[in-house]
Amino acid sequence: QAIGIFDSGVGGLTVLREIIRTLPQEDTIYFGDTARVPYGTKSPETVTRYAHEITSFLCRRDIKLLVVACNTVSAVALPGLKRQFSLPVVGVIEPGARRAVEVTRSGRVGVIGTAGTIRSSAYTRAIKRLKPDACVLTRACPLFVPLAEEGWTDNQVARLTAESYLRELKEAGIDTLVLGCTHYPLLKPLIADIMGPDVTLVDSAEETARTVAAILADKHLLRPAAEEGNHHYYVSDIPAGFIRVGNRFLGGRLGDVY
Ligand code: DGN
Repeated sequence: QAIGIFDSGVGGLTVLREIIRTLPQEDTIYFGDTARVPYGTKSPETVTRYAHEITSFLCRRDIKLLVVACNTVSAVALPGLKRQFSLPVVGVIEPGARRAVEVTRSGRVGVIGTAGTIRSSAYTRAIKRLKPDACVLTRACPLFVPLAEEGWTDNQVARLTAESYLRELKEAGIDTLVLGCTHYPLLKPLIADIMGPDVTLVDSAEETARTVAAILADKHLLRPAAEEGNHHYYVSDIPAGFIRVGNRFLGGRLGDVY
């Protein structure tokens, strides 16, 4: 049985990359909803409907655990998916929030994500559930998504955009910043440079991979470490764009895309 993972498009490959790095022996099936991306600007009702359709599709492919790699879906649809489907379902928000609470010293935590993720307040709620006295400051950074897909992660346009989005968070004196969107790990060096050495960046993708490993170990569902996993990809639009951008997001070569 494989690990199922889905995202609104190509971004979830940053989460898949961390899962493969942490659990190289596992088979994975990735679904990118490239025909309907972006989700970040859509209503919770629409995003929830898409999430249920994709989860049904992946469950027909016999998966043992589902990773909701998209922050926007995790923010609005996770409780419904957990109720409706009987397999373990892991989102990216809880792991990112948990890590932020672990690393913050001052309790002043920043969160950046799509408009949908920020509007949902899902990160704020998850952080405050773990640390009620935390002060959570949020900022939607929608232009980071096209910048990352275009490969513009360290030119003048990216820098000016990031400086403008991050100025308030920097001035507010946060000591921890959660990268609450699948695309933001590609902009990590730039964001780290702008925020400076006193701010710790939390990558939700890395934390999610650790959570997946812990759940599979707990349920005795891990494959033997000696084996090497196979990786399959499904997209809802034609694969060309996904393959072109995807290799960069995955940090390696994509396998078969259907
Ligand atoms: N995958 C989305 C997220 O993590 O929120 C970003 C892409 C999008 O749908 N806008």
